[in-house]
Amino acid sequence: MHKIDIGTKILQANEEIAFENKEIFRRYGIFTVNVMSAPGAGKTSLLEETIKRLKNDFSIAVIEGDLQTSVDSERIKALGVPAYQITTGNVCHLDARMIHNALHEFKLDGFDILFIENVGNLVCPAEFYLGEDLKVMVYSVVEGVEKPKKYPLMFHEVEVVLLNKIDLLPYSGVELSEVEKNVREVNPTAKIFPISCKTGIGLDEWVSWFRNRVAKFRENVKSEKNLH
Ligand SMILES: Nc1nc2c(ncn2[C@@H]2O[C@H](COP(=O)(O)OP(=O)(O)OP(=O)(O)O)[C@@H](O)[C@H]2O)c(=O)[nH]1
Ligand SMILES: [Mg+2]
Repeated sequence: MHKIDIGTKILQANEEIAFENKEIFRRYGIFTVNVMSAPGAGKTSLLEETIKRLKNDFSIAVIEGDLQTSVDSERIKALGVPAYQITTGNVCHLDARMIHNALHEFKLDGFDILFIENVGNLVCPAEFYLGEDLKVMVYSVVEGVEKPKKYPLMFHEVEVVLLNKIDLLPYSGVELSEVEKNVREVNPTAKIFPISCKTGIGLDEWVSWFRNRVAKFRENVKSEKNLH
């Protein structure tokens, strides 16, 4: 009997659409960032703080993914930045098709950076490539030190881990050094930034790294174009 691995087929189909998305992003020269985390770790707060620091220099758009409500896209719009809300109903992650469909309605003309806030979930979003250039993870340190070991995939997949809510460390009994050590075990090359979206600590360091990352992306796009 021929065995069909449905999970693999779904991921392959997703990947094909993700690469189409990537082509579209390339055509517009837009740098796309997939922001992932468990529910409530601080994704929208990170976007708010990051956007405040970047919006004078870059034209930014945001796609928000949530199971329900447009609360997060309203928070982004309040900063004067266009935001498109995808509500997934009971689907625990964004997939490439959802982004592709959103791009029919949400025009990318003239934008430099597209942030995609994924659905709050520590597992599923890591499996679905959306066509992004950078994967970022927000990890609320007060959730405990063991998360990288228990949920390794997302920690493994990302280029950056933002250790958020460090203002709460004194009340949590969590040692930052232990969190960092556990992240390193799963992803030795990840860039790690301890931050607090509440107090602002660490955010300038993160944003400075991010600006360099955008600059590198632009250099690569330029040299790709020169080759063709
Ligand atoms: N103390 C403290 N609270 C924070 C920090 N960052 C975010 N919060 C709070 O944590 C809660 C969740 O923050 P959000 O930014 O909405 O988190 P999220 O990951 O976007 O949440 P979902 O989209 O629902 O998954 C809010 O009450 C924030 O004010 C931080 O650095 N320190
Ligand atoms: Mg959010």
